[in-house]
Amino acid sequence: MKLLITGGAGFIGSNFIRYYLEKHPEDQVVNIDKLTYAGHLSSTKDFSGNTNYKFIKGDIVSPNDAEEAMEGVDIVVHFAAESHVDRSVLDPLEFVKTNVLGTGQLLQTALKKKTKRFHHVSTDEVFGSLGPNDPPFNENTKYEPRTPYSASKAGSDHLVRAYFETYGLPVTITNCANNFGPFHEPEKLFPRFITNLLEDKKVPLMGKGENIREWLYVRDHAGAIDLVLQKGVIGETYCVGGESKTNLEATKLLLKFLGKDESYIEYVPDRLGHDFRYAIDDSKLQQLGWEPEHTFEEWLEKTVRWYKENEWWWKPLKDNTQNLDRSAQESMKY
Ligand code: NAD
Ligand code: TDX
Repeated sequence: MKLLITGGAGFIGSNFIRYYLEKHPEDQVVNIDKLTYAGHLSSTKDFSGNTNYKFIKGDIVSPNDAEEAMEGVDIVVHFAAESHVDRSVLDPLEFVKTNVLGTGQLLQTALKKKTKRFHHVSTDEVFGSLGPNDPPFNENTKYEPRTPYSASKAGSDHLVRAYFETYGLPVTITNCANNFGPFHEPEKLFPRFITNLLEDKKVPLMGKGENIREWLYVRDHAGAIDLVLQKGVIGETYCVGGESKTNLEATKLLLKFLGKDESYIEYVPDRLGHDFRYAIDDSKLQQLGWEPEHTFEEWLEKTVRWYKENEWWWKPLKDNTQNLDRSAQESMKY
């Protein structure tokens, strides 16, 4: 089997390749990545010498790059995207370009090359925002995206389904909860807070910290995708859930693991269009035999340890998080 991974120098893509090369040493993996601000060859360093692995620097929006990358490929697993909600508030059209047009280009190339499977990696954010007592999202939940990021991911999901219905391209989709783990860009909640605390800086908690997310260790997400590749039904979507925490609960755990008190929390003005709560019913995936192997608290502590021990990876990326806060977002308001 030869797999094409798109966005394999990013957080989840690099963790997926690491997992896949270990689990399927007989298969070949090609990684196409544009190396945007979020793509780092340092995240692929430990497996870049594997003889079954090849890297192509390329842009999924480019027909030539997509065609070169998909040469002789059996399965595409599509991670490449603009992925940070705060950036999408500031530069929405970049998200439309990569997430919608880029996915369209890959689908068109997969159709031309008669690729055996196109797996699309998506997010629970396409379903919108839940109130405190609403039932969790599942595969039949109506799409109600509320940010440029989630709207562009929703657009990509619709295109993937359209290529199945219209042309019969063999697709599957996963919509996953928030991931955490090693090689996570320091602009996102956990790595931003962990690295701030390691530098003895305060952590910027939006609003009152009451927003709720489900969290899944990134290797469990990789396992879920692998399972869907093996056992998933063509044309179907699978939701992937995690463990539910308010941002304040999660922040307090990080403070505990790093030996800091609550004076390190700085409450900052809220994100524009901030979704209140995500929650997922993943019983459809469980019916395929899925269960996560990593518990939240234990693996959050191990993730903290990883950041302590791998300053070489995150230190050079820390400046990326500047100017993404509410004051920059305010200037975009109507
Ligand atoms: P990330 O931002 O860490 O990585 C994205 C990667 O895509 C980067 O390596 C970047 O260089 C690459 N890329 C961007 N534009 C490209 C282009 N035009 N051509 C080629 N490569 C390009 O993102 P992530 O957190 O690893 O997320 C990966 C996927 O998983 C995304 O599709 C995201 O929507 C989805 N997802 C993420 C989460 C999460 O918690 N992070 C949860 C559910 C779903
Ligand atoms: O500095 C911060 N302070 C803060 O309070 C940051 C970066 C975030 N937050 C809050 C906002 C959210 O309620 O923490 C929560 C998580 O924020 P992010 O890490 O930006 O993640 P989220 O917006 O939930 O989106 C993530 O999960 C779903 C990924 O970035 C998406 O790519 C994925 O689809």
